[in-house]
This record gives sequence, C-alpha cells and structure tokens, in this order.
Amino acid sequence: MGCTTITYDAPLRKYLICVTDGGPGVEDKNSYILEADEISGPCRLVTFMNKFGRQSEDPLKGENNVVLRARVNVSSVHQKNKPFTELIEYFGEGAVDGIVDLDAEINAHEWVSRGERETAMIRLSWDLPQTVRRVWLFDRPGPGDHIISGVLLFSDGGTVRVGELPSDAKSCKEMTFPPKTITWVVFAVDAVSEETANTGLAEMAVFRD
Ligand SMILES: [Ca+2]
Repeated sequence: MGCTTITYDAPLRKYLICVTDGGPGVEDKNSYILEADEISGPCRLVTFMNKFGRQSEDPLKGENNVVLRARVNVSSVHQKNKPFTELIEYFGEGAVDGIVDLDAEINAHEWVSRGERETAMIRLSWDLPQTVRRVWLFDRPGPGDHIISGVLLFSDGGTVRVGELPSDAKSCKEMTFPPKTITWVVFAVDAVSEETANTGLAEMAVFRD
C-alpha cells in the first residue's frame, strides 16, 4: 500500500479511507476506498479503481529532478539509437530527457549502449554543486535487456550499491541516501541478465528531496 488518507463522514458515521498503491514510477496507480465504523477498523472495501489516478505532476519533469540540467556522458551508444547525430558515440541524452517510453520498438527516449553488458556506464555532471538524496533508475523497456546490479559512485567519494532494476520500466529502482552535495554521479552496471545484448536505461533521475 502507498499513500493513505482518512476522513470522517459525520452524516454516514463512517471513516472513509482512500489508499493509492505506492512505489516510485510513472505508471497509473490503483486506488481504493474502504469504510470503517472505528478508525482502528475493521475495514470494508467500498470501491476499487483499477489504474485510477495519474500522478498530477510528472516527477521526472519537475524542478526537483536535477538531471534536466546535467551533462551526460556514457560508455558507448548504439548506432541505431542516434541516427541523426554526427558524433554517434557518447551521447546518452535519452536517459535524461524526462521521458519513459514503454514502447520497446521505439528507443528515441532511451540510452542504449553499443553491445555492452556489464561494462556499461553513465555519468552525469553539473557545473554547480547539487545537494541530492534520491536516485531513480529505469531499466530499458521490454524483457530482453535487464540490469541485475550496479553501483552509484558520487563525487564526494561515496558509493551506493544498486540491486536488480524492475525489468519493464513501468516502475523504477529507487535509491535513497542521506543528503550529498556532489558535482557528478556515475551509475556503473556490473551484472546483467543472460539475454542482455545492449545494456541501457530508459531514464535516470536524481532528486534534491
Ligand atoms: Ca528517457
């Protein structure tokens, strides 16, 4: 369960509890409403709203996400991923464009490495120090390419181990840590699934809070 709000409806003499499924990501969330005579329950389900309630503000595009002002370097880029750029190597903007495109056939909004597996790496850097406390990582959509583990390396010398990413990019891996003031962060992949051919990311977000 995720966000929960409770209100007391005096004419009905009921507590009404609205619950929205939690978890970081950009997909629509299930919501449901419960009722109870006492605040401590028991609760009865009134209605279940499947995939009701898109997040009102896209967190990937908000001011809080500092990747939108970052420079990006990647260990390699798949040629088909950037057909119109002169310098096909080392462009990874698809990972920081604020868009998670779940259509695996179109990878304009992804960073796709050039045949890399557990060597793939992305680095974000800023001219001015950024104080951050949270990172989201979206794997490439589709079941083929899948990151099993990696590590975040920060310019302050800190590291954060990253476990398996959700494989379909509908949700992301969230890493939280005490606030860090940094000028760069690297996500280095160190394990991928057997089927992985071109490791990459649908999106990476770094939040101030
Ligand atoms: Ca993207």
